[in-house]
Amino acid sequence: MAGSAAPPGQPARSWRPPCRLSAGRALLLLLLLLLLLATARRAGASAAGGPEVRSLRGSWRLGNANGSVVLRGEVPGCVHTALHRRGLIQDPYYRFNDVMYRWISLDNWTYSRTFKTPFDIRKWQKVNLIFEGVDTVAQILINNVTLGRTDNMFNRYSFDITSVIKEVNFVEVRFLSAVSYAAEQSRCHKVYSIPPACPPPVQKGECHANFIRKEQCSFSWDWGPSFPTQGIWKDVRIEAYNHYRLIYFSLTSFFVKSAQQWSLEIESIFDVVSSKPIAGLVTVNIPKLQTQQTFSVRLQPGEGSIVLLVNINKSSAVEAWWPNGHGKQTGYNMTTTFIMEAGYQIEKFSKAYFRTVELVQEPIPGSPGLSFYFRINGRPIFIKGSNWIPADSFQDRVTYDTLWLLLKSAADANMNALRVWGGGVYEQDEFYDICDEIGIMIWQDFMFACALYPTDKNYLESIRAEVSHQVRRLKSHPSIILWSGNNENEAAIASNWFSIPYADKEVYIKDYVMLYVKNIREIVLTEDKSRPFIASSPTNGLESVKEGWISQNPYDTHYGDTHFYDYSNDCWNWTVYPKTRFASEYGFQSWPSFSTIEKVSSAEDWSYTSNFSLHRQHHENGNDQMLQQLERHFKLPQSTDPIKKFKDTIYLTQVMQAQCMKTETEFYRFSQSEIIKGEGHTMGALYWQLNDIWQAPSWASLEYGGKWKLLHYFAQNFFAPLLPVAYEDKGVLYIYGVSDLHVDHKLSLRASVSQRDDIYIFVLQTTAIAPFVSLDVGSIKGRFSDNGFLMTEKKKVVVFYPWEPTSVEELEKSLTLTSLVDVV
Ligand code: BMA
Repeated sequence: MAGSAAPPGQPARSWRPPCRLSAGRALLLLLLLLLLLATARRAGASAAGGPEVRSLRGSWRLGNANGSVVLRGEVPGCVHTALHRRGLIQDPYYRFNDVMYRWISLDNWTYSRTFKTPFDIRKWQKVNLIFEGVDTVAQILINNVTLGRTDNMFNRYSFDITSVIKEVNFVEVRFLSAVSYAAEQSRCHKVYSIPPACPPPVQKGECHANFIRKEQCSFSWDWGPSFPTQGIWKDVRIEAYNHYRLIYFSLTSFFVKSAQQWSLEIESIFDVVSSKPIAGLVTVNIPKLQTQQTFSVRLQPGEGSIVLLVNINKSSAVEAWWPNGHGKQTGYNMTTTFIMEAGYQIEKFSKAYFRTVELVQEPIPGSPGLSFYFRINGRPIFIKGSNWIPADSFQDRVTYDTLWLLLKSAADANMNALRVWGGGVYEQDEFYDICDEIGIMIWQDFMFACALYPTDKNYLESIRAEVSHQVRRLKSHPSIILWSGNNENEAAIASNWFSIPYADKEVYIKDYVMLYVKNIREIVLTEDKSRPFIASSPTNGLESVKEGWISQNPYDTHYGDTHFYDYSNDCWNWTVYPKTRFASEYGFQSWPSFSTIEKVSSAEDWSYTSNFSLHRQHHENGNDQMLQQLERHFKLPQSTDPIKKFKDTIYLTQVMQAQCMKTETEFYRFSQSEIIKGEGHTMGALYWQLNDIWQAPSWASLEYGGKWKLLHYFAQNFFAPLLPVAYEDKGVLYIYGVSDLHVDHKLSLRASVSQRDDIYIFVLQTTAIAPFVSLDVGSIKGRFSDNGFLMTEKKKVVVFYPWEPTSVEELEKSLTLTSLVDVV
């Protein structure tokens, strides 16, 4: 039996709806409050009567199956990092260690420890052993009694240990190799196969990742190594309580159009251990918004939720939360106090954010299909950013500082959004906290990618628990603007990636709808009404729904989002790119800088064709594809010094990647406000990919460790709020001024003049693109070094050659500057 994870979908029991108290009953309320406080005190309730928590973080005993390896292992942590920290293995990222250390993930490891119960057990009605995350398949025992099993690293497991806990306890987590478990699950699925069986050999990975609810890329990816970890990867603790315990607490904001008022929905999920209902009062206070409301509630025995709706005082001006580049990320301090007739008082401090999000899919004049764009706080926003993958193969190495560095780099490059891609993990709370703080919107995938998935009962049950847990954990974050069912699985079926015979297709479509629509979507819609849901990426959105959730062509440019990769055409040629509604993935590879590679290689590896260079390239033919692109525009490095040649090649791959991505991204940005041959209205550019999981060639713009590739510097420019773009089409030069600003932008065309010997230097400055800039000094005789030019740079120096004596003062007085934008 699995542990009692968060109940899927809906509250286990229905709760009597809380009632809001009117102002007229204020005195009654006060009396009631005093009475409740008095009763609660008599019953021994106070902050001191609250739950007792004993953390089990720290050092555990760790051993492999036959006992030949025994060591101390940190919790949270995993076997690989424990072995590395104790010096039993080298850096797993060094050279070929990913394959050398395959044995670690094929073994079955056990974590164990003893602990003393720091409280009198008899005083507590309920004691739980809680794991915030177990990676992945394990049997959990305490004092030799099996509590249950875990099979999903994205779930939270809570085991009732009230009857088994003693003064001194022995807890064990016996892992089974994720690789053997996945293989076994696939063998047991006898009726039909669920592809893909294995990753392509170039990835040197493990098989059947889709049969285990674990980070899918930990079995290898086209940019990452195979490290199918085992470990207790999140917090673990004992919690003892009487009466009740608050398990989840979340806030979502809504703008009620009819009342022109913001409101907050507060959901609290409790476990009530008393046999009788518990009544009480909940007070919500947001001082800065002069909002205070009190509700009377009644908690029924068992697990269930209460939902409170707080209307924000209309006379307070609410500042909304805005994405980076569009305004401030204002949040309001809020206190929620639960005063119950029995038990203790709970005070929750949180931040309330106010923002709305709509995914707009509506007809566009002059274009077949539907739009696909985000409206934030009523304003259409062009989504600029990238795709996020796990920052490390070993999640316990991902610190707050790691996240901050990467996310801040995204914001510094003028990004306003990231997509948390479905082959990784639901990120840690701190990730979303930072995004809230710096205005990075999150497109949140559920963790399914590039595969078909089984839907048998146990598997579905586990996923249902996973989905409700993750939505409850994350829905308070204003940064999250979209839930998305999976990565590329609609496309996988539609384009038949796995060569499924036509006659068998129905089975897989049925599974698809069962998983993403009838389960995941249903749960999301029940748990969170504050943001949109799409079933897949890429998708045709409403058109896919109309076609039974799997469109004929999910890459259709007239609907939804697209993923686009083309390594054979010239990537500097903008005509190869799809004029899509929303580009949610596109990219080109490059090599990370030499300093990054150097840390995990030795001198013999430092050539483009070394075994090491081949080994780190997980995308079939990837190194050659980069050279082929290079050859189109550059002379390939010829140095006779092999290291110089390697470094030159690395540099050129980065130049090439940066220029290709600039061309493609600018194309998407200038396609924003036009429809050409029925295509256009592009409202998003999320390139593949922001960060790296290790030191290897990939599509990333940030190297492992956070160093900016040239692409990231380019991104800072091609995502700038004001972007001048010029491109040529059949002999005509088109010039676009792309703006994300909320107000019309006035150009300021400025010049200063100075004299050097007998020539004059004009320094021109502009705040936006200036086409056909003309300098005129009236009747002063002479000529400029250049004139009538397109000014794409902020600053340009032009020389004036006088034909008769003149002065700076005279030139300044006579100078007029004109460009096309001045013509009215
Ligand atoms: C897309 C992504 C990833 C992959 C990338 C580059 O398909 O969803 O699966 O890493 O392309 O190939």
